[in-house]
Amino acid sequence: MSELVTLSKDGDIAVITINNPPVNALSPGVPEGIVASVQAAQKDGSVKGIVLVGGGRTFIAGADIKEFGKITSGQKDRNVGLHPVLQVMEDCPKPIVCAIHGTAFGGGLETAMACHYRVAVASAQVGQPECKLGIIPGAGGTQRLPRLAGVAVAAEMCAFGDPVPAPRALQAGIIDKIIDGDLVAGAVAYAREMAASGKPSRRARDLTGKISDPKVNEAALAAGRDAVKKRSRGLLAPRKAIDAVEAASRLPFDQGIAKEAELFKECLFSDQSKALIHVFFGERAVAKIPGISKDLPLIPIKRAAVVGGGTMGGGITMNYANAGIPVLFKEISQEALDKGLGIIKKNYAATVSKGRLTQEQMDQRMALIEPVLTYDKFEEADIIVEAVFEEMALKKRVFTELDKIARPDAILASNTSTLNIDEIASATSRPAQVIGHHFFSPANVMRVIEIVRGKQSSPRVIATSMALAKKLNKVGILVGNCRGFLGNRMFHHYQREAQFLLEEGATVEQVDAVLYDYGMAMGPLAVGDLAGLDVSWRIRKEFKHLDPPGIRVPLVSDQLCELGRYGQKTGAGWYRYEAGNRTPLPDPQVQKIIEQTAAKAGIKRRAISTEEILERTLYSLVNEGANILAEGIALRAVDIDMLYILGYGYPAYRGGPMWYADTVGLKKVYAKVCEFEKQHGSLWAPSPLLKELAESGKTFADFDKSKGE
Ligand code: T1G
Repeated sequence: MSELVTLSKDGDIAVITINNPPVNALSPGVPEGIVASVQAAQKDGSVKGIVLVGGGRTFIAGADIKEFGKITSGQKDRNVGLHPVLQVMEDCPKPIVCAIHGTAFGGGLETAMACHYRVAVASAQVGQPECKLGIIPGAGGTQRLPRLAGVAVAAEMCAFGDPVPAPRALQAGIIDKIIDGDLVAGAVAYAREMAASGKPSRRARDLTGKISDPKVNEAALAAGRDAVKKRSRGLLAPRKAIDAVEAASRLPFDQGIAKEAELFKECLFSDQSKALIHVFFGERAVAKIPGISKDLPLIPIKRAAVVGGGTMGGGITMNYANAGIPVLFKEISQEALDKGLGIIKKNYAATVSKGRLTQEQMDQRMALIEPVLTYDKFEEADIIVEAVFEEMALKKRVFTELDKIARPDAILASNTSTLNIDEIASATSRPAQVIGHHFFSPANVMRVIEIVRGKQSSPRVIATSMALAKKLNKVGILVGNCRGFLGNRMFHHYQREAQFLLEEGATVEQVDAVLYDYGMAMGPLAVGDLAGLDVSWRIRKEFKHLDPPGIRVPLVSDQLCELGRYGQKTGAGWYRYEAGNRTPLPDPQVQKIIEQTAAKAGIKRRAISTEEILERTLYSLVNEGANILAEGIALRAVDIDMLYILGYGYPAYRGGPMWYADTVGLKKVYAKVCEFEKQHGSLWAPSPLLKELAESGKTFADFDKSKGE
């Protein structure tokens, strides 16, 4: 046995323990160690039964995702994978009991299902999250799961990949017993009981009861395909997962395995899978901040305070309550406070009504929120988040007040979405404690926070902010201080191109449909209506003096605002909306305004192709992203990708704007940007970094590697 897998004995029961921290992935050496241990236990006459358990904090969390890149890049041939290992286990004449704690995910659950029995602690979870990596279970999961739990459960688990808590797994037939107390002792006792029963070991592959009714199977598969259509737009793997589960319901086991292998390979070599694996590691990579040691002592965040009880302040407050952190919630009047608290209560009640929160949990979280009208208790706060109106003078006033009452080591964070964090910090005597925590709306839902470092933000405040994001179940992305920081600075270019395309001949619906079909959650104009056209209108007016003279600016959105057409909130913006309905409806009045504006500006309208809409909008993100990288506003290209996927509805299966550009080829992107510069002027001045990478045949991924990330 290798040190990755050890074999010990508890009386007449062999215990095989996997030790491959941090998550016991099935890295090279682990499957081999399991086989060697099972064979040794099988040969040992004194052994009556076997337990397989994970050392450390979890059972096997899956195949080693790092190995896939080696297979798809041809460095490693895709051998038959785990099947020989699972075959040895399943054919072992002595009962093998899998003992599950933590997460038995992917290959972990597949290994568990090749054992004859499965026991788990109540807090354990099982799952087949492969579809989140753009693949499907590749080691029999789509064939054994239907036999243990039926087609409906298997289709849901393999197509959507959500974790299943142990009690539900017990109900479904995936596990056999919940162990209270010591897991290994419980599993050993269960193995002994199974051995003493004298019954032949039960192999999941032999079970037929739950897949024997074709009508039930057909209905479950049809429901699964419907759900995939609704929830997995544009994704390949969920559809293929259901095809594999269907094979389990129609074919003998070995033929089903062969079908699964064929579908697995198709997904593994897809662009979507490469992009989604990039996103999996990207979400973890962005937490690594060069120059800031992960052992830096953090500021303990035990109590928080939020200033400003509007939509953002309320959502931010909920994030702290959701993380179990008591939080003061301040407004300037009882009426505003009641209104803000009402929004929070309504949000929680909606989650309870959807069954995603119990009433008791809602009450517990509400009890952590203390509404206040003064700063009286603010000296207890370890962090104070300002979420007042987006206006510099007001923010500076608030920070001056906070500077007087907050504890010296308290973090003072602003939720500003575009304003200069250094200028805000200058309103205090402690700029080292000031930082931006830019939440995305709705703050209690969106999983990303732009952590905006000021010139003087201390490493400890930065490190604490990054760790706090994870505590709030968010992804913190560290960005530099500039107009619009990372996300909105790029988004300004994307929105600008979308609106120029309208003036040049495209319709509102056409631009939005092209980006929606590309995979964006919403088209750029529908997004404007959702966020409120007045928000960007106010920012444009605040920064107008900074616009270089003579530069082309969009001509229509200001007119819509002057007409009071702010978007959904006023029932009309780029689209019109029926009362109480958020469905965007084309509005001929807007089309007329666009045509009149173009005529007045001497813009000759023309038919605009889908390709041009995609290139003008998506490459404007890439070009500005490259500028942001070169200026160090973003640490890595993957940080930009993660922010766009988590904060702007960019499709994860495209990998993010920079990853997508790599898949197109930077030479091609750069050539297009140069063409657009010729046609549309200096707004399209190619980023020097894009030029450099394109001309040297490099990618943004190479850029990240060169930064040692
Ligand atoms: N392979 C390689 N590395 C992994 C890994 C994996 N499966 N899972 C986690 N890591 C790394 C992760 O990158 C991080 O590294 C560290 O472990 C801690 O992870 C054959 C083909 C288990 C719920 O998709 O969901 O099996 O940043 O920060 O928050 O059919 O990790 O420290 O350098 O996420 O406690 C299917 C993926 C694979 C599970 C733990 N399995 N992992 O969360 O820790 S495909 C998955 C997770 C497969 C089979 C198919 C989570 C977790 P670093 P972490 P965590």
